[in-house]
Amino acid sequence: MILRGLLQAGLDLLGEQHELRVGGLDSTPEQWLELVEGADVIVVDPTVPVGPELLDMAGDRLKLVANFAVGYDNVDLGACSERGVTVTNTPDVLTDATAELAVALTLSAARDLPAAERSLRAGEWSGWDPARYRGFELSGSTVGVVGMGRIGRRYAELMSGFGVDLLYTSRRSREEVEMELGAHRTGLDELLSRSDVISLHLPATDHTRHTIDRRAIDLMKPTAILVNTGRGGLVDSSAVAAALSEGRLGAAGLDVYEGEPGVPEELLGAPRTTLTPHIGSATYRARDAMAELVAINVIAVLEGREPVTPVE
Ligand code: 8YV
Repeated sequence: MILRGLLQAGLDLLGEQHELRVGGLDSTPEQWLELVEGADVIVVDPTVPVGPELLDMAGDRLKLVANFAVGYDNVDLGACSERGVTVTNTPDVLTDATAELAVALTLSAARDLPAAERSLRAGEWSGWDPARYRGFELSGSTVGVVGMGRIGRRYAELMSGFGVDLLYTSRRSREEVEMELGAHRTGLDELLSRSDVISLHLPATDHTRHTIDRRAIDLMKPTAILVNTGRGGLVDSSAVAAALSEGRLGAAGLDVYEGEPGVPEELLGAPRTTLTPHIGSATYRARDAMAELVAINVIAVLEGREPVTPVE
């Protein structure tokens, strides 16, 4: 069962031999409950919460929940494992795409591209003005990477090309990153207070919820740039919006929000903010590869083999 949608690249691999029920992007939670009945596999994306109710509606045949995303905070892993249901995700294939978007948001926030573009389109550009449209260059700045997983690491690699100093947080020290990129591991508070750019690359868990809150912002430089391509819950958006409005935070580049697809009203009105609609993995290559990986995992489990990318 595909509760919302899967790209053609994945459907092509699944082929004709499986009965597919596809809910469509507009399907509702009530429809999902109907759709999953008797399913062997459920394909979901992060907008579909997978908990006991949905799993029980699927019933005893259910073997796999295949998440069309690397982040799996929408899936209740405990409830799946209690029922003997495997969970898979789509790591690696979206690492470049997501890290590149984080770089794009960093640059956009540093130069406030949205405001410059809005101003040009509004016909307000009246000629060259040395004092206007000024931002910050990245060269020589300190970039703090919060979470040194695959995407954090790729972001660090890309950012090192701008001639920045890199700090990072991670549960364990990452020698190869330190050797190759000259990055230094610090605690979160030190990273927040020393960095000019702070980019979040953490999974969303109870522990990481509102990593960036009022307390964290108070530690940050008033010129700091905050970038979030992880999950909306990592950031207290009211605190971020207030800090931007009051000049206690330099700029923000955000791709993810609490309560998506809603975007917190206060962020929409905040200055020096680049906002994108959760497009981290939205490249042709990454999204096709994600869909293919979903299908490869589904086929493996249906054929009694181990999936390629289980969530463990
Ligand atoms: C997805 C994502 O595109 O993989 C993730 O965790 O957030 C994105 O890559 C999005 O969640 C829809 O599947």
